[in-house]
Parts: sequence; structure tokens; C-alpha cells
Amino acid sequence: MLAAWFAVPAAPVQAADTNLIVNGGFEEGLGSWFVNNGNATDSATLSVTTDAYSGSSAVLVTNRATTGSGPMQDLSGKVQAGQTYALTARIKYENPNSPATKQFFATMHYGGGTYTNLVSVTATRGQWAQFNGQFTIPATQSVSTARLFFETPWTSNPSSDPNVHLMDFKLDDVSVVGAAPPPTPSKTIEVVGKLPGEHNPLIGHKFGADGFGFTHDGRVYLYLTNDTQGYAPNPTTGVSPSINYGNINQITLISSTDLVNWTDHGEIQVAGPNGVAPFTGNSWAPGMAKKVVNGQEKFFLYYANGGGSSNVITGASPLGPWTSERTSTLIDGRTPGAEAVAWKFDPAPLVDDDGEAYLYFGGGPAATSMPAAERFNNPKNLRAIKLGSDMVSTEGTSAVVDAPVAFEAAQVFKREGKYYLSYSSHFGGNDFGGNQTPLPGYPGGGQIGYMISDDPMSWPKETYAGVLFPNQSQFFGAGTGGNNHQSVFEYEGKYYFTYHAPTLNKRINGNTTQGYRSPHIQQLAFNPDGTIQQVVGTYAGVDQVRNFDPYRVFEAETFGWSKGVATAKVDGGSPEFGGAAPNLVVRDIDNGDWTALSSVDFGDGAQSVTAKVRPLVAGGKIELRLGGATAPVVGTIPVDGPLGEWTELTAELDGVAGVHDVYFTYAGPGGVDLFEIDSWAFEAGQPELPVTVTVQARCIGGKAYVAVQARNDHTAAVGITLETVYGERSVANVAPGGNAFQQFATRAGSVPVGSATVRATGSIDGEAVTTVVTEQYSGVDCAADPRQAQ
Ligand SMILES: [Ca+2]
Ligand SMILES: [Ca+2]
Ligand SMILES: [Ca+2]
Repeated sequence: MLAAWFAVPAAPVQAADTNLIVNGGFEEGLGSWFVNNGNATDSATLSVTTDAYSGSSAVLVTNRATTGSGPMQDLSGKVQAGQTYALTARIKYENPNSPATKQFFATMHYGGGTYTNLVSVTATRGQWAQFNGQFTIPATQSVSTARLFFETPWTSNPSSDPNVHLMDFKLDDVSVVGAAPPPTPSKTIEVVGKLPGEHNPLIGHKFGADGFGFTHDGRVYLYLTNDTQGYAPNPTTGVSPSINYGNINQITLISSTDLVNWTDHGEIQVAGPNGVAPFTGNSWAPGMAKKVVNGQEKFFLYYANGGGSSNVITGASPLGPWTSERTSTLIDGRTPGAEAVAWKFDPAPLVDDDGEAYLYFGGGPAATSMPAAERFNNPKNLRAIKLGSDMVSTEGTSAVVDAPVAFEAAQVFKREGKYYLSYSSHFGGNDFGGNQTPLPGYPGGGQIGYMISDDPMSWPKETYAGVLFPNQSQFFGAGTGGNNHQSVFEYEGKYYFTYHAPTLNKRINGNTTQGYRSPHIQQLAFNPDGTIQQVVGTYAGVDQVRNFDPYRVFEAETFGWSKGVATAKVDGGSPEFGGAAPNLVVRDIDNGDWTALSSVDFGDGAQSVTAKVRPLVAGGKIELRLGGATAPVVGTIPVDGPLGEWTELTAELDGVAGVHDVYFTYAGPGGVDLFEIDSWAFEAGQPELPVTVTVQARCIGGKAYVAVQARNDHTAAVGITLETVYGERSVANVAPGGNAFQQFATRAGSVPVGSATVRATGSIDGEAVTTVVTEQYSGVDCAADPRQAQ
């Protein structure tokens, strides 16, 4: 028992309480701190000062533009709704022209326009004042964005008296103490979401919706709404809450040259406070185009900033890096001719053959001023507008796209001089004048319809051509319904249709889905009159365009199928795509996980495979199998490098030739992540010249000879050298099918067992090759052997 005089604390000690602020004393300079940028007008300069409250440094804030301009730290993911935190900090201002006392706030920005003053202090000029208080985050507050900053009280026009509102100040010893942040639950998809042999969904390790296919330089890029961003499976049940589009401010990018093996390029942080375009909050439904502007090839990524507006960012390549040429949204309430469009989103670009560019956008409820039947059948909620030559501005007035039963997702491609506009149809209801029967020939709810026009800006209802794709639930069953979002792209002379379906979500959770969508592709077929044959959705997907070439360095985050792995971005550029491109590694590799490549062409044979790996525990290994995850092992890389360090490890291979699905299976101790993998490279075995060698020791006139013959089985002439201990002979230009032959005299009556070496030199596919064949012969004793050759 404790002694009675031990005081009982007023509240139980919170053993888990922790300081959530990093570098709160500024002893590591400005690390983890930045200037509040919640509003476009907020700005200030942060510098380190030696006038510290404690330690050797503090932060000095100067050039404040607004009352909110002050040092900020991101606590997103660290603070939790309903929890109470203790906040302390020291603050000082010294401007002799400022008031003798001044109030300061510690404030949280929860994203958008949501700010909450947490703790305040009234400081005396020239003295360090202490923030010392508690705050409780309301249980209903979304904390997906939570950024703490220090400021002076708000006023509308602070520059009218900067000494009162915008004075410099110093800050030190910031702490926010409370419950430790919750461990981040794993998002890794443990089931095989894309089954071996199937090509849909395109990837099984993450989600992605609203795919927009884009072809550049022999490669297909697919830009996707990052549905994985808010995916948060319950650690016990494995079921995630339903998707929340409001959380999505990233675009996922994958690419392929064969449409089966896809490279994960990770996420582009498009919107939000740390986004390329921080004046936008969301990034849905991407669209991509390229154009040469002022002599420079540029890439333009359009996206929906929620339902209210659309925007564009600019890439130096399809993989970025990305910049924003705009400081406000591209399509919004100011866009001429689009005033009546409820949802100014889903922007899809088209660059025509003549260089003129167009943007298609819009969707949502029809204007209530329309008669009910028109609202349903011809809601006139889609628009086409010309893009400026810079691709980041619009020209003139947007034109109505009178797509029957239109809902959203307009996209245009051009084929044989005709423009094709596809779109998603609505489900009726109050937004469209109630539930009605569509006009004869018009699409039903949740289908992809299309129109054909001779003019990219002219889309009267008469250009409607039919249903391109019925609802995906017709093919993928319960839980996969809902609206869709499609694109059509051309790759190597064929047309492909992209759409999404929550098929991976369904494989994780059975028939219940939570709205997490996966990208699919089907090939598009045209009738002689230019109309499109209705697309059938299948798990089989499209044919692999070409075999995979393994004889180069390629990303480990490229695979056709996978089990139990995740990917993560790392610094330093891509081994395959260059220093400016994003690079990912395969992680969350447990014993039994695997990744696989479809139809790898090893040609005449691989000599070795090299993996760039980072061992995390001892005893891991990578096994190579052909045709399946449990097929025989044909090569093993022991992952035995120094723990935590990137290293290249090689396994020799033998007999790996021809075309196979390649499975990299991962093994090692259970219950821990084994290693991470950045890239692979196979090396081809040296090709060999086909020569057939025969060697024999024989007797002629009581003397022993060694006869060596080499037949050239190659399709071109080769040089052949025959070599024994009794002599050597070279024959140049032995024709295909011809022989080099020599009987080497031993000058003895007998020879022991020996061998002859044949060296063939020639060329295979333009490369000089030397092949050496060694063949053994038996000994012969001519005195004892009655079988004398004549
Ligand atoms: Ca300090
Ligand atoms: Ca795993
Ligand atoms: Ca990589």
C-alpha cells in the first residue's frame, strides 16, 4: 500500500500525453514552421533571432500583411476531435510605436474558412508574455486539416494602422501537450484485388476513379481521382467508412506501355494548403492535354475544384514537375455562358489537329426555369468553351452541349475528322424535374451516352448517337452501381475506353462497397458508319499490347498483379524515368506477399536479375517464379545487405527464357516488414552461335589422330577455330551448313582421353559474338585396337 500522505492527483496522470509540436523552441531554426497561408493575402517573413526566451534562438516574424500573418505548424493527423490539449508559448513585441499592451491569439485553421482561437494572451510591449491555457476540440470538428498559428486579433483593414495590427513579434517555447496522435491505420490492401490473368481493374494495390487516358511518346498515362486518400479500413473489421470526396485533393497517376503492367507514379498534391494550386481545395475528375506554347512543350492537367469550379496546373512532362500559372480558378461563376450551370466541374480538354484547344465541363441540376420534361430530357447542363493559346485561359463564351439526359463527365475525342462527345447520364429525381421516362432513344439513368459532331463547339441534341456504355453494375453486379466517368484515348492505332467500377472495393468487402472506385479499360470498336459498338465491361479487360522487356532498369512499382504490398514516394528521382520524375518504392512487404509482371519476354535467356532493395530485417529473400506465385523457384536473391540501407543484390539465373508471367515472391520472418524495393534489372545471357561439334580419336596406319569437326548451324557465315593439344586450325567464313574439319596428327600410337575446343566467331542481330564449345574424346591405343581406320 502507498503511504497515506501521498497526495492523490486531481486527475489521473495521462501517461500517453505528449508534446505534439516539433521544434517548438526554434533551436533547430525554422524547421517544421512556415507562414500561415490560409488566405491568399496572408504573408510574412520568418527568421531566426538570438533574442530567445530560452535556449539560443526564437523566431522573428516581420513583413506581416494581415493580422493572420504569423508562424504556423501543421498538426493534421496529430490532434483528435473531442480531446483537450494544454498550450503554452512565449511571445514578445517591441515596436516602440505599438500600443503598450497587445492581445495575441493561438489559432487553429481547420481548412476552408474554419478558424478557432484556442488560447489568448495580452502582452506588455518589450516583455515576454506567456500563453498558458487549454483548449478542447469539439467532437464534431473535422480535424483532417488542423494547422496551429499565432496572430493578432482580426480587423478588416490592418494596414490602416500597422503599428497596432501588423507589428513584428517573436515567438519561443511553443508546446501543445495532449493525447498522443492515433496510430495511422494501415491502408494496405491485403487481398488480391486484380486476379492473375485478368486485366481489370488495372491495379490491385490502390483505388482510383474518373480515369483520363493520355498518350505521349509511346506511353499511356492514366490520371485518376485519388479515391485511396480517405480510405481508412477499420483495423478490426477491414471495412472503411464511405468515401468522402471532400477530402480528396490529390490526383493519382499510373502509366503503361502494354495496358496490363502499370507503373505507379504516386499522387500529385494538386490542391489544399500544400498543393500546386493552394487556392483550390479539391482535385476530382482530371483531364490532360499537351501543347507547344511559345516553343515549349507543356502538359496541362485540368481538374474539378469540388463542384463549384475547375482549374488547371502545368507540367514540364506528363509526370511533372507541376506549377500553377493561375492564381484563381479557370472555370467558375465568371465564365461567360456557364452562369446557369450548377456544377462547373469535370473539365476535359481537347487539342485539335490545328492546334486550337477546347474545354468541356459542367453538370448537375437543370435550371428550374425549364419545363419539367425539358429539365429531364435536355437539361443543357454541359458546356464547351475555347481555351486560350496558353491553355490556362478561356476565350469567348461557352456553348451549350445539349446532351440528352445529361448529368456530368463530358469528354471529347476526334476520329477520322469527326468529334465524339461522351458523357454520363443522370438518374432523374427532383434535380431533373422529377422521375420521368426518357424520350424514345434517349439514355436511361447512369449510362454513358455519346454524340457525333463535325464541329467541336456545336452539340445540338440531334448529334446524339446512342449509349456507349450501360451502367457498370450490369457487368460487375451488386454494389458496383452509381454514376460513371469515362474517357476515350487512342494508342497505337486502337481506341480505348476508360471507366471505373468499385471492383477492388468489392473484392475486399464482399458485396458491400463504400464507394472506392477502381480504373478499368476496354477496347472500343467502331461500325463502318462511324458509330460505336456498345462497350461490354469485363474483368478480362484489354489484350496486352506488347510483351514486357526485362533487360533494362525498371521500377519495382511496375506490376500486372500484386498481393499485400503498398507503395510510397521517396526522394531522389526515378531510376527509370529520370531525376525530375517522382519515384516510388514497394513497401509493406510481408512474408507471402508478391508482385508479378505479365508476359515478360526473356528471349534466348536471362543471365541474372538485380534488385535495388532496402533490407529491414535479416533473413529476407526474393524468389523468382514463372507462371504463378507457387510455381517452382528459378532464382533466389538473399536480401542480406546492411539493414536500412539501399543496396543492389543480384541472383544468377539459368534456363529463364521465352515469354512468362514473372512472380517475385517475398519470404522471411513473419509479422514484420521484410524490405523495400525500388527497381529491378534483368541481364540477358550472352547469345550463342549454334555450332555442332564432333570429336573423335582414331587410328590411321597405326598412328593416333584426333579428328575435330564443327558444323555452322547459324544463318550467316562464321569463323571457326579448332584447337587440341596436338595443334590448332582456323577456318574463316564457314558458310551456313558448312563444316570446319581437321585431323590432328599425334605422332603416337595411342592418345589418352582429352578434349577439343571449338571457337566460333560471328554476329547475332548486329552484335559480335564468340561462342566456345569444349567437347571430350575417348582415348585410343592403335596397337591394341583392331579397328584400324583406312
Ligand atoms: Ca528557444
Ligand atoms: Ca503486406
Ligand atoms: Ca522505384
